[in-house]
Amino acid sequence: MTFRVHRKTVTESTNLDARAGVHGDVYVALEQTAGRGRLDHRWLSAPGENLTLSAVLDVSRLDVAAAATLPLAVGLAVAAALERLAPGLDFRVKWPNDVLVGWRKICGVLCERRGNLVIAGIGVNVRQREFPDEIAFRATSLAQQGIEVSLDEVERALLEELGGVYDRWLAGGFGALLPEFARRDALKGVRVKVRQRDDDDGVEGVCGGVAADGALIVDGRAVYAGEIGPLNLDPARIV
Ligand code: BT5
Repeated sequence: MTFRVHRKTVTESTNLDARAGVHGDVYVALEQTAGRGRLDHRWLSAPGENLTLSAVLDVSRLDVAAAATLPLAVGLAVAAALERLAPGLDFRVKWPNDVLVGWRKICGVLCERRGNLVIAGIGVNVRQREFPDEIAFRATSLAQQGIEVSLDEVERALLEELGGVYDRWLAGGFGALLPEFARRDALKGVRVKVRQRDDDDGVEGVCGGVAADGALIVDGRAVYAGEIGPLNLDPARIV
């Protein structure tokens, strides 16, 4: 598939801009004044230094549950694109919506469904070297990893990979992407705690990977939504 790119210097959130779009539209901004993550989280990105974009994708050919696996597919596309630009680095996808390098977050994905469309918001840290204190311990960028590339290069690689991954995902569902996901799975074999809400006990156990329906497998149980708590076996692996 091909994308039509719409550019702004400053916007509130490219996910909001994308509400005006149809399948194949992509909204890019150099600066977001209210960049968002899931729930009430904020996406913090220094103006002009990182890629922040939202792609509008038609998901009407898949049922609601199957369409919910799109963030995992988008994460794979990001990891593949970044690997093209930085072949020496090991990019991992962390269920449900992050891309990590060295256990630090280099990309976050926020997918929002609107009827037959999903707005796939993607933030990739490219040239930012210093992050605010609240995320400095767990964020990284290509520049921090020693890779100097332009935002244009990242955008081009990302949209190429996103188009290819989307086509495969549409044709075969997330199951078609499972082998690739398994190769890039950050959590497989890691002890995790997944919470639905801040105040629940959560599900704790060793992650066995992700199933074809997008569920995270924790000690053999399927978990469909939640936050991964900082409870990995290795304290250095707090993400
Ligand atoms: C996400 O949410 O990771 C989804 C982020 C999506 C951002 C894109 S940018 C283009 C589009 N327009 C938007 O307004 N949003 C999308 P979540 O899993 O809830 O993670 C958010 C958390 O990541 C925050 O609470 C911080 O702890 C951390 N964080 C914020 N900014 C970050 C950054 N630049 N790098 C790494 N981590 C960050």
